[in-house]
Amino acid sequence: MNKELLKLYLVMGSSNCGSGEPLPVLESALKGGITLFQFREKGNGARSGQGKIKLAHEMMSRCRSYGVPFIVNDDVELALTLEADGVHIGQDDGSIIETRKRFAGKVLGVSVHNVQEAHDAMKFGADYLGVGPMYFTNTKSDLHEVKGPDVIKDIRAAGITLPIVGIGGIDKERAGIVVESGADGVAVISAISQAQCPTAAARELLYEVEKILHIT
Ligand code: 3NM
Repeated sequence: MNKELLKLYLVMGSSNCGSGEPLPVLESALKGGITLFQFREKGNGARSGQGKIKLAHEMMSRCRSYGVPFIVNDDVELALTLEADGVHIGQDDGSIIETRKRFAGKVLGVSVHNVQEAHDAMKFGADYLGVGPMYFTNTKSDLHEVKGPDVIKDIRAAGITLPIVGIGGIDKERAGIVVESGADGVAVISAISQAQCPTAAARELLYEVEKILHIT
């Protein structure tokens, strides 16, 4: 995959937005320049069944109108039904090899927490790695141990060149450190979904990432 897509990755579902209405938040974030979007419909108030499919369709079509790829978290069947641009799976979401087969030609992201998991994900065909948690966050309930951006340095030192995005507790003050450690970008939930103005929050985050990548 084009690693530029990972510069500013918004991950979001209904429960991450104060209003419970993620569409206006997504629209605002798209205006601010997010480069990739992940539909992660989990937690309190999460939609299911037809409601979830309808919301996913609406969010995918918003993303498409901005040329931003639409990735589905965990739910392989939903990603296939929607003909999404890809799927993101964790270590407990089934076999990476099987998912790779079912998503030939599409983006496959895998969450990893250490060098061994990164090696395995690369070997089994992941297109990019989500490495976290970079910092403590209340947004995810089953959070792994926080190892900080150093784990990205370790993964790079081990010779893994796959595109990497850091996730977990990242805000505009921390985004640069994550990229300096070897990530190609940052994935955020609350820094954009809870911001008063998601457009401005996205612009500021993108600026911090591109500053380190020497794009601005
Ligand atoms: N995955 P926020 S941390 C979805 O460590 C997710 O793999 C993580 O939310 C991991 O940007 C996380 O609000 C939550 O901290 C990120």
